[in-house]
Amino acid sequence: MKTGKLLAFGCFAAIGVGLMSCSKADVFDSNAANELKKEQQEKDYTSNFVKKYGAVEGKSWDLATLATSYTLESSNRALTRDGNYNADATVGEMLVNKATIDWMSDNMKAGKNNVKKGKPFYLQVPNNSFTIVPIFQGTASYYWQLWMHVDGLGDKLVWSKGDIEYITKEGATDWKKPGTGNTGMNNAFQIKAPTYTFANLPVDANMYFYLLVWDSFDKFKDQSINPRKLTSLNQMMLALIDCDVPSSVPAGNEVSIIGCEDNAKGDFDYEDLVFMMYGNPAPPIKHVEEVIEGTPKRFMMEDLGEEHPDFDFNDVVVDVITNRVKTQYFYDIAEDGSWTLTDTKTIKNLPDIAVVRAAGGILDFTLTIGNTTWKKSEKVPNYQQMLNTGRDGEINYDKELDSFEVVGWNPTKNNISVTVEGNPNDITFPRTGEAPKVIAVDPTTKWMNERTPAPESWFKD
Ligand SMILES: [Ca+2]
Ligand SMILES: [Ca+2]
Ligand SMILES: [Ca+2]
Repeated sequence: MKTGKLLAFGCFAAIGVGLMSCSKADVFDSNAANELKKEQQEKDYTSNFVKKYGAVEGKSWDLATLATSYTLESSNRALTRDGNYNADATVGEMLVNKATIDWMSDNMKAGKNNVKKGKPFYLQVPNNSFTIVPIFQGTASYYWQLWMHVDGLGDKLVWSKGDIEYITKEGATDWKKPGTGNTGMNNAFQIKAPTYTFANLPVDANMYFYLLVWDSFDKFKDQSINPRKLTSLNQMMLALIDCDVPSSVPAGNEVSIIGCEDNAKGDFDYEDLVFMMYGNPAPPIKHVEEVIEGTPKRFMMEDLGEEHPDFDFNDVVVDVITNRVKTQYFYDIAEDGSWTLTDTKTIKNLPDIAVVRAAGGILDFTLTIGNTTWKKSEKVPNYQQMLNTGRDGEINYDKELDSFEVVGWNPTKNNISVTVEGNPNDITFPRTGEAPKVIAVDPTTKWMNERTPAPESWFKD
């Protein structure tokens, strides 16, 4: 329509200067030329994509698993930046003796279902520094990373599998590394553990831990999409509080031990990885009182009308979350601090929402999700810049450029599209066998830095 109007205006202008060459046929030709240009652009995109990533025939680009996600309702709230916050840890080393290992394995028996020992939890940032000390990794071929979420600050990688050493008997000096594969730390007698000390986090901010889990270290290296996310909000971790203070921990500190389960269909022994947390006081463990479940899909898009796509698939990154349910938990807390769950309340049919995470192009665009539209220039400041793709500082994968409710969303049909200023071709969700300008993944898949092409593993069978 826009093109038609411009052409008509062109005709009057031409009449004005006495050139009578404008006719219906020209308009038709011009439209036809535009169509050809559109078609050519599509063909070029397809051939460039195939050259880089291989054949597209029979391939579908909806790669999301629709795994349930969990968040605290208060999560992601922006912080006022008057504090001098720092999410980086100071890294050190600590020797952990057998007494602590024995305490851990007595209280978190391997192979035993320990689910009754805990409830879903989060923590709060104390008004003092605190330290995380990994003390154990179990035997499994999965590869994992332990992440810490702090409201407003985002997500921080704490510990990756394999980064620990141990010896098996008294007097031995041959430190072993369990590594990133299928070796655990059975018979550990003494552990040389990394320590991660956090200071200057926003006091009283909610925080929680989660694991990202890949099927193997090779899958992780391959940057394979959709690692599983297992959080303390959903009882995939167990917190044991008021533990004995091991001799290696400075006196006066409180110690908690947190065990993690690496498989949602696992044995719930919570000893797949275990870490100690200490501080004076240690970060308080809070029962989850309210959690929001949802089924998210992340859409990553390429080509904002550039002549040569760079396949960084970060030109629009948006999460659309459906099936949202709020669950409230009610507890009775006894004088000794023990607690029993007394009731739960569930609120269903919360509105679907979309969260725009990144915009790695400089052109204005309109995003349509179901019946809802969102225009970049109307909703984000500095819209002519690349946002949250590594050009304006380090990428914050937890950042919301904007979030809004959507209506008419159909997660099966992927009724999402983008119109880019100046580009005749809308970006729509690809049919099977089309070269994709949009792919759907889980939100555990991170988008690329600016101008870094998506890895080939994303587009393998
Ligand atoms: Ca387990
Ligand atoms: Ca791009
Ligand atoms: Ca880009």
